[in-house]
Amino acid sequence: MRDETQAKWVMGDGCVDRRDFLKAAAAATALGSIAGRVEATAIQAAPGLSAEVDAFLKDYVEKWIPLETRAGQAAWAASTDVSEAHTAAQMAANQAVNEVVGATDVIAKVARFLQEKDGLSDLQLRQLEKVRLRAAEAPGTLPEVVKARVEAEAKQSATQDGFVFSLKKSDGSVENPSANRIDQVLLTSKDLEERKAYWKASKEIGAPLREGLLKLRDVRNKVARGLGFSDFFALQVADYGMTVDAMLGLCDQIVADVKPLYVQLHTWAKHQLARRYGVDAPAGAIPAHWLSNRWGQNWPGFVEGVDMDAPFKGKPREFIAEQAEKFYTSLGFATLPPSFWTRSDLYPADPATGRKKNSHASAWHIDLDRDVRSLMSIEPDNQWFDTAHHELGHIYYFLSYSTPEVPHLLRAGANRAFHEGVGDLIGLAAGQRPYLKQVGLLAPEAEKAPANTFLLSSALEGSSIVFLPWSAGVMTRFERDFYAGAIADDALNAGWWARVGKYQGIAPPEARPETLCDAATKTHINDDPAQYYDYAIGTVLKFQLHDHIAREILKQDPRECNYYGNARVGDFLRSILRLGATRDWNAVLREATGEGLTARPLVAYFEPLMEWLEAENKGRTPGWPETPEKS
Ligand code: X8Z
Ligand code: ZN
Repeated sequence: MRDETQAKWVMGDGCVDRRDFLKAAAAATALGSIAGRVEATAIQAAPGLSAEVDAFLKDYVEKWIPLETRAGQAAWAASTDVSEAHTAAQMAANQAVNEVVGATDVIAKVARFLQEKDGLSDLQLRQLEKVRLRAAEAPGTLPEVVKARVEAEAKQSATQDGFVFSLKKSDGSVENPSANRIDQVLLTSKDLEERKAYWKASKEIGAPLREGLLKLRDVRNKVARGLGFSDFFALQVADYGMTVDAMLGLCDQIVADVKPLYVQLHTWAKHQLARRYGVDAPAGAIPAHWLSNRWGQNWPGFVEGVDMDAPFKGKPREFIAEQAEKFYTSLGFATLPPSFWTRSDLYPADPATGRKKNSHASAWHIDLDRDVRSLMSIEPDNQWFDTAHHELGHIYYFLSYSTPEVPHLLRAGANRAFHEGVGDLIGLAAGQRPYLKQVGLLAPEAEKAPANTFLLSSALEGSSIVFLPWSAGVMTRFERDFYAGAIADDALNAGWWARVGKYQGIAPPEARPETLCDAATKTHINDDPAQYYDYAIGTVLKFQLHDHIAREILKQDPRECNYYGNARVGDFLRSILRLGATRDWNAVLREATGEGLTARPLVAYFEPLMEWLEAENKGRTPGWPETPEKS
C-alpha cells in the first residue's frame, strides 16, 4: 500500500528497539538537544501518569491530524499531477508534519512515558508506540537529515512518476509506451525480440533513479539510526514488534514452504514458454523477458486457450471498480462515500493532456476519517479486476476503523500485512469460478477447464505461489542487505540479479550495466521502502483467512466457493477490520482463525497441482543452479 499517512503506522510491541530508543533519547538529552527530561524521570509510575498521557495524546493528535491531512492532500496532488509546484508543496507539507511528530519534546516525553509505563493501559501504550515509531521516521534531533530525507523522497517520486518510457522500433520510429502498454506486450507477444525490446525499455527508468536511491538509503539510515535503530530496514520491521532476524526467519520459512511447488511451476512454465516462442528451453533459469510481468513477480496469461480478459472487453471503464464495490456491499459493507468517486483518480491519464501520474495502484486515507481515495490506471481486464478488489480492501479497512472507538493513532491495520491481505482475499474470492459464473464474468473456456487448469492459473497469477520467492525472497533480502550496507554502490545490479537468480530462478536476457538500477524500477523500492514482506505475509494471511471462511463459515470447498452475498462472511471480516491496530496482531489472528500465522492452508490449497505438475514435468530437469549471493 502506498499510503503516505498510514503505511508506517502499524503496531507491534517493539520491545527490542524501545531500549535503544531510551538510550538514544538519553544520549540526545546529554548532548543538550532534548530539554533534560529523560534523566530527570522517575522510574516508578507517577500518580496521574495516565491522565498526563491522555492529555499528551490528545494534544498530539489535535496538532498532527490537520498537518497530516494537508500532507496527504499535497502528496496526492504530487502523485496524480506531477509538477515542480506540486513537488515543492509536498516537501513543505511533509516538513511541517515532521516538525510536529518528530519534535524533541515529543521524543523526550514518549521516552519517559514508556519508561514509567506501569499503570498505563494497553491502548495508551499502543498509541505511544505509534508516536515513538513516527518520531523515529523524522527525529527533530536531526533536523537537517530529516529535511534532506523529505527532499530526496519527493524528488525521487517526481522522477519516477514523471518518467516517460521510450522505445526505438525496428522501423526507426520512437514509441513512448505507457506502463499498461508494456505490460500488455509482455502478456501477449510471442516475438522474443519484441519482448526483449519492451522489457529493456521498462528498465531504463532505473538510470535516473539510481543516484537518488543511494542518497535515500543514506538519509533513511541516518534518520533511523538517530533514535537507535540499526538501520532503516530495522525501523520498518519494528512496526510488527519483531526483530530483523525474526522477520528474515519468517520470510525464509515462507520461501521454503512453497519451494517444492515453485520449482515444479518454474520447470513447467519454462517448457511451456519455450514451446510458445518456438525455441529450446534453456537449462536452469528462465530469461526475464520471457515472462509476462516486468519483474517476474507473477506469471499471468499462461494457461492457453483461456482468455480471462475476454469477459471484460467492451465493458465501460467504470465497470471494474463498480463491480468490486458490489462485492463488498454484498457482504454487508456500506457503499463507498460519494467523495471516493469524485476524488479518486482511477483511469490512465489522457496522453493528450500531458498530465503525468504515478502508474502504480494505491489507496489513500487522507484525513484518517472519511476522505478515502484510490489511484489506479484501470483498463477493462482481469488483472485490473483483481487490483481493484485489492485497493478497495484498503479503502474498506480505512473506513471500518475510522470510528470513535478507534483512536486516530491506531487507525491502521492489525499490522501492515493485514492491510495487504484483506483486499487480496476479496480478489481471491472474486476470482473463484462460482462467483464469476454468477455475475457473467467467467470465460466460457474457463468454465469447461479442468479444476487443475484453474488452480494452475491461481498459482501463477496475482499474489500466490509464484509471488512468494519474489516478495519474501528477492525484495526482502535485497532491501535488507541494501540498508545494512551489504551491497556495494557500484554493484547494485549485480546484487539485484544475484538475488533474483537465487530465489526466482530468473536471469536477465543480457548483462545488466551498473549505470542502470533494475531494483529501482520497482516502485516500492523508491516510495514504499523496506516493507515488501508485507505482501508476502499478506499472501499467507489471505489463504489462512480464506480457508477459515470457506470451511468454517461457508462450508464450501476453498477452491470452488462463493462469498458473494454472504453477510456472515462480512461480519467475520468486519470483526477484524473494525479493530484497526487496537489489538496485538497475533492475538487477532488466533482469535479469528484459531491459529497463528501459518502457510499450511496456502500449501494445502495447491496440493492437487503438485501431482499434476510432477507428471507434466516427468523427464525434465527441475530447478536452476543456486549460485551463492554476491553483491
Ligand atoms: O503494490 C501493490 C498494490 C498496491 S498496495 C497494487 N501490490 C504489490 C505490487 O504490485 O508489487 C499488490 C501485490 C504486490
Ligand atoms: Zn495494497
